[in-house]
Amino acid sequence: MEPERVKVYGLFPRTRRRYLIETTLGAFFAVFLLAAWWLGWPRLRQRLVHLEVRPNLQPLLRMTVAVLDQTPSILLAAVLWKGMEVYFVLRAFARREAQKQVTKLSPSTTTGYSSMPSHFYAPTREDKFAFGVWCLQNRGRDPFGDQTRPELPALECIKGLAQRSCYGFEFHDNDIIPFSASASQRDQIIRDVKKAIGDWGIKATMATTNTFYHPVFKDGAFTSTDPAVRLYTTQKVIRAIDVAAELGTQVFVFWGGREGVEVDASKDPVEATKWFRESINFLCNYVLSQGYDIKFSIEPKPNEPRGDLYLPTVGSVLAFIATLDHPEMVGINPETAHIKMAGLNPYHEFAQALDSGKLLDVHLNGQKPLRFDQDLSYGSDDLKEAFFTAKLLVDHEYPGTIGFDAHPYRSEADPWDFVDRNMRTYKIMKEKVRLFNDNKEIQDLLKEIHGANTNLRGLTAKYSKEAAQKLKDMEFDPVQLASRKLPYERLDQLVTELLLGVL
Ligand code: GLT
Ligand code: MN
Repeated sequence: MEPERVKVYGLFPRTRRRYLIETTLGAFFAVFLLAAWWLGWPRLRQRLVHLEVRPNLQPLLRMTVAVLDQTPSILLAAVLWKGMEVYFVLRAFARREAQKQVTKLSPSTTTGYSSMPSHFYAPTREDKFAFGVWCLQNRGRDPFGDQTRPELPALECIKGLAQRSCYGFEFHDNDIIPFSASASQRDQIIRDVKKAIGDWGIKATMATTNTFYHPVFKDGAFTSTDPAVRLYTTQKVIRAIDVAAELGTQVFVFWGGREGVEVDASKDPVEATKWFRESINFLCNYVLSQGYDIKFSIEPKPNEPRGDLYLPTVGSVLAFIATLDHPEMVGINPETAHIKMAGLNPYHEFAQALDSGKLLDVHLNGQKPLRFDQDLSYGSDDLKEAFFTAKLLVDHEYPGTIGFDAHPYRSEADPWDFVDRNMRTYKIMKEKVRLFNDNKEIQDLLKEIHGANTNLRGLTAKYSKEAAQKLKDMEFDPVQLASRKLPYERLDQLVTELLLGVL
């Protein structure tokens, strides 16, 4: 059950339920008073008027009688006042309902553009947004400066997300359970988080293991040269998987933050990849033997904190998955920033994961290319790129959660504006995608671009000797093919104008 929000109903802040109870009781009380006055007042009045009282009490008695004489007028004024208040409350309610309806309406068909005031982009659970608890817990520390924000307990993060209609949260084992927690502390924390999930109507959508913070992982976790560290890592992951299963989490991520090197002389990357594979295979079998409903997802990153990380791109993770014992259990969660740190195109990298049927989760954020890991907010640095990432997910009906993995600027006092803006930008982009797909000019251009030699489509879709022979015999005129005009300046400008809100 979601907690009922306290809003201003009538004059004071109160819950909707309290408002309704008070108003109903008030109405009954007014009717009761009026009836009582009607039936009893004439007789009571007679008695009061002829009552023998001390002379100094007589003015008081007269005043009481005069006031009670006016009871119907006083009640009428109270009813009018209440009626006015109910009218305003109902009007506010009707407006909110209408706003919800308007978000479902299609844009003006003549312009393809609908102007939408800000509240139309409020997130709902159906948007399936999720944030890493670690994103909200980020305290602004960087290699050159100390923390700038106070600590935020995990339950506060989860509650704050739920209050903002966020669908889910993602977490590392140590985001919720301290590294040195005892078994009983762990159990109590799990109970608390489970209760929070139930009470606040939010889901634990993704879990992962912190295999990078503690010094034990200084030269790798699954790829440490020390088998004891590799086993310790596998044990830590097993425990985190148990937590994930208890909280109903279905996606379990592996981000190999320490799986890499600075000194190439130290490790053979083929050997290191074998250690990595051995552990993932073991863990897949653990999930299967426990009967857990959990899939693994590997998150690539090219570097940082290590000089070079293994499995740096979507392509390398996909190739690695194909070598596993249970490739069907393992997918990928690309992250915008990691892709751009390698100077690659997030739209294309996400697309490759999607095309392979392996896009299990996404980490959306922002990043200036070829720099340190900035983890900026989604869309804050490159609107076109943010648009095309959203377009990919919308057009291909990506069913997973929209996970944001970024952190607030170091100068922020708390994470809540950051949370709101990421969800809001994605919703705006979703609307822009709809406008793009509905815009006649854009769609006509795309038809033109994709309309060449349609009769030749599909010749190589299926191999046959005849098709090969036919292809060998075909005559092409490369000069004529090259002369085709492609209106890409216009197309790109239309996207620019769409994003600028003038199309
Ligand atoms: C870390 C990293 C992220 C990963 C997280 C999962 S932790 O903050 O920068 O990209 O997704 O371990
Ligand atoms: Mn990430």
